[in-house]
Amino acid sequence: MKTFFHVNDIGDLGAALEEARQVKATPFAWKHLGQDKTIMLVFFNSSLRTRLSSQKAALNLGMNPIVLNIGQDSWKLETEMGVVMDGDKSEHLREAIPVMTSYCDLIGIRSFAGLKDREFDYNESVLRQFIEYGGKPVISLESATVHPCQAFADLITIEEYKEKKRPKVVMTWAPHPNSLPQAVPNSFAEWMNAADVDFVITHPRGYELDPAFVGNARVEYDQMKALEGADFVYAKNWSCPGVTDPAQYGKVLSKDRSWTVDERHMAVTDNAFFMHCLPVRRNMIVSDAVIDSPRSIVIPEAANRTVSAQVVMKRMLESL
Ligand code: AN0
Ligand code: CP
Repeated sequence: MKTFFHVNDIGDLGAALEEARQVKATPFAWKHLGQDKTIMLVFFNSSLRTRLSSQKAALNLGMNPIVLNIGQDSWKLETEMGVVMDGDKSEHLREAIPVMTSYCDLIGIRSFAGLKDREFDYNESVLRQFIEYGGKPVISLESATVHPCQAFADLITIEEYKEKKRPKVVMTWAPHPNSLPQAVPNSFAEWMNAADVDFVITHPRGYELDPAFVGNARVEYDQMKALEGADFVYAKNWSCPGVTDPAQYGKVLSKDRSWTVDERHMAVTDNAFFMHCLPVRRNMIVSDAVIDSPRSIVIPEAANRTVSAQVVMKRMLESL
């Protein structure tokens, strides 16, 4: 595997889930694979889970992780081509990428959407430069449009907790004070469409996700109706994807707290499990009562981030 951005990169999902099960059962069984290998984990944005689970996954495989926080530990980097660099950016990605990849075997990148220029974000302009100028396998640790390590961990979690062969999974938008990327809902939709689940997306009008990610998923604008009979409720905020009105891209269109997932919402489900990728804002996205309930699986979901990252790194090491 040379890149990990989309569900197709992992191939057959049944095989990937079986591999995840094995990795979780015996995490140190492939320690030889990473011997004398280095992974560079480059963060343009904050992270708790991704930075820790990626390092743990690398260590489980016997690999050396190096973490770099751009702009804090390093120079600030320019990401756009053709600009006169007379601002606060001291170095361009064009030089920084081949330098970084000369020190490692695999590279993981966290680079959120800027949420200003839809075309720049949806072209994955930063990630593309890492592929073009880096020459090493690249993992998206949440880039402009996707968060595949999260979606894979979410699928592993659903597989572990499901009580029906084909569960109903509902992804619901929920309010947040800030403008957040669409990477998490995009990837979750992409992975759920590929999995054997009954998948429904619900959000206020104007929050339509990019059709490339929505695929054949059912979209239901009535949140309560969407949640009826759900087995898993996956909450997430995202900003306006700018599909119906490009001028609204990245904007917060609603802070309607009637969309905050609370006991009233969970009551219409089939005793659903509650999921969220974290970090989560309590009583904005989800009420205390729901996230603290026995049906909340946000912590095992986060724990599975090590498993998803380890399967991806293992596959990459095997194909070096
Ligand atoms: C980020 C997002 O919504 O993309 C990271 C989630 C994993 N969340 C925040 O910035 C709060
Ligand atoms: N879910 C997730 O990616 O969390 P972090 O932003 O803390 O890495």
